[in-house]
Amino acid sequence: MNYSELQAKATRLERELQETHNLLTSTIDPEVVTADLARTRAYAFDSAKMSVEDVVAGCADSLEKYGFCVIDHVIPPADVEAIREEVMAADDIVNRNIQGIKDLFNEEGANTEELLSGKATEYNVELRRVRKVGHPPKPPNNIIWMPQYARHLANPVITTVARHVLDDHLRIAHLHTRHVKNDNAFIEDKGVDEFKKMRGSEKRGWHTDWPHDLSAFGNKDPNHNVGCIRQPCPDVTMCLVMIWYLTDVDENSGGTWVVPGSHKDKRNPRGPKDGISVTAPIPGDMQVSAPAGSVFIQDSRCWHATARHNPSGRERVAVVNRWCPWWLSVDDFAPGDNYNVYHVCRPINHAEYLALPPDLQPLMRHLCPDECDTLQQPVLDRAEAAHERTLWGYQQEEENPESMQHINAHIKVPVVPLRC
Ligand SMILES: O=C(O)CCC(=O)C(=O)O
Ligand SMILES: [Fe+2]
Repeated sequence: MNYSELQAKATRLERELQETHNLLTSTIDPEVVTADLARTRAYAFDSAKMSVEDVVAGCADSLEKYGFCVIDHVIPPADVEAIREEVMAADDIVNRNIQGIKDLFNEEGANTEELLSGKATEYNVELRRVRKVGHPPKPPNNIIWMPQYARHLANPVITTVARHVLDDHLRIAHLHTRHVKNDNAFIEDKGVDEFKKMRGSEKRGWHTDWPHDLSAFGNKDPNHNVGCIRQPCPDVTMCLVMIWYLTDVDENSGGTWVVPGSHKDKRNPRGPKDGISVTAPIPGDMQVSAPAGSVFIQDSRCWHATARHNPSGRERVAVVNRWCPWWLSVDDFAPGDNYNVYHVCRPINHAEYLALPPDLQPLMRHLCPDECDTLQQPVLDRAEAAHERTLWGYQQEEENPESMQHINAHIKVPVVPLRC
């Protein structure tokens, strides 16, 4: 076949492939696929029973196909209760501290040096210096009040999955709790009218997460907006959201809502032109189920929502963190969020950094202004290999100048010619 015959054939096959894909998609009922997925838990992998390699391969496949996965039993069952209690106690401290910071800022203003050199302590409030010079201090990272949980956060299965999907140098950018009150406790707290308005198994709160959160925490306020990738988002996983369940979850006890496959969809629940209501069910949506101690991991592009019903009689308790590769810009924006309610890169001081478990330190080093945040070893190793290869090229030039004419002859870069 000559060139133009080959080109015509390629065009025909491309069209046929697209038509077949369309046909295939139209015959698949997302509700049937999802019902099956929810029933079989094909997205879940048990770290207590499987090898690290099998968990990583399964998770990578599930993240690619569905946009999420679950690793069961990351925290051993025997440790879960103590960690759950620790996390609940930490919540009280964090909330009291935030209230104290609000009072302090209202009464005294936000002079960074004054606050850090005694005023915060006078008010019994914890604030920490941030890495960026001139930016106001923030509340400390919640991890300082969760030492038992911190021992599990850099679990090797979790970090291997994250490195495999993101890149070799990881940073934990956000860390906060997200609980789902049980229905009776909600009524007791907020009353029946609010319950009817806000809660129900038919209600959702669809969104995607930073850096794909279109309203970017701060909407149009430059002091609070943390930035968002513009639509249509490139097909790259930029952030893994991890939800550490500390209670059993399912459709009756606060399992996270997801739309499987939505991470590849160019639309977004908050997309101004995408025709989606954030509060209504979407065909094919489902709730994740997992035993306490498991970690739900999702691509930040996956459409998801916190459950707005929980008839189980007990609160859903969970810690959320967002992990990103070294190349994602964190914490450069939203300098005006003094209370830092969104937990964006909440800092730690040097003593707190040094008290972290050694395997967690590299993932949180960027949060400690006293530490030099250099790139992690695997990234340096890659650069070293690239440098060696570069030197080899110059060495060839010097030692075999006559070979230079043909040394790259086997490198053919495919280029799509202009179609006339
Ligand atoms: O609570 C959940 O299950 C989901 C949490 C969530 O969407 C978030 O924290 O961004
Ligand atoms: Fe979210």
